[in-house]
Amino acid sequence: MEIIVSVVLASFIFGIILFLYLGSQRSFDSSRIYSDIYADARLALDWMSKDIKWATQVLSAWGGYTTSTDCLVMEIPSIDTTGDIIDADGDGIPDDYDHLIYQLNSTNLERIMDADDTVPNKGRSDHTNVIANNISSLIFTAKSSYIVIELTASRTRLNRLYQETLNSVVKLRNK
Ligand SMILES: [Ca+2]
Ligand SMILES: [Ca+2]
Repeated sequence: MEIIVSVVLASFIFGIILFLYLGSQRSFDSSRIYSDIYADARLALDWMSKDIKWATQVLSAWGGYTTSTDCLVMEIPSIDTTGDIIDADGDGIPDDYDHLIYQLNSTNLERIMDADDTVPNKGRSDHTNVIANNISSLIFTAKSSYIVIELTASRTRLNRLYQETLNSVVKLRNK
């Protein structure tokens, strides 16, 4: 009888320990997923903010890309290898402009650089980078002097959807 009680008690205690352990694993997992997707969203927003502050204007279209809720076409002053604006005549007005496009392609945020090929290369080149993955929604609202960005990063794990939405308002250059 004593043995049976001990066994029942032991399995009861074991059950509680297992329950607590699995619970803590799960909450550890979900906080890690949340911090991952928050990092994705934050990184995407930081890149876009930095570039928008540099842009002189938003264009309705360029090179096959059209500004829409999930695509932003910008004009930016051409810079040289040291990061200075190319201004050979020194009048304070950029001599040339490149084009920078942000677009959501499936769940990848792409940053597409189209350097002006008519000015000497100076370290600028056409290229496309994927800035962040797991971006499920991106909404640009372009105003005359600023851009409103609403971005959602999400991930599904064990049939559960985790998502994080960040908002930002970024002013264009000199506005
Ligand atoms: Ca100039
Ligand atoms: Ca080009």
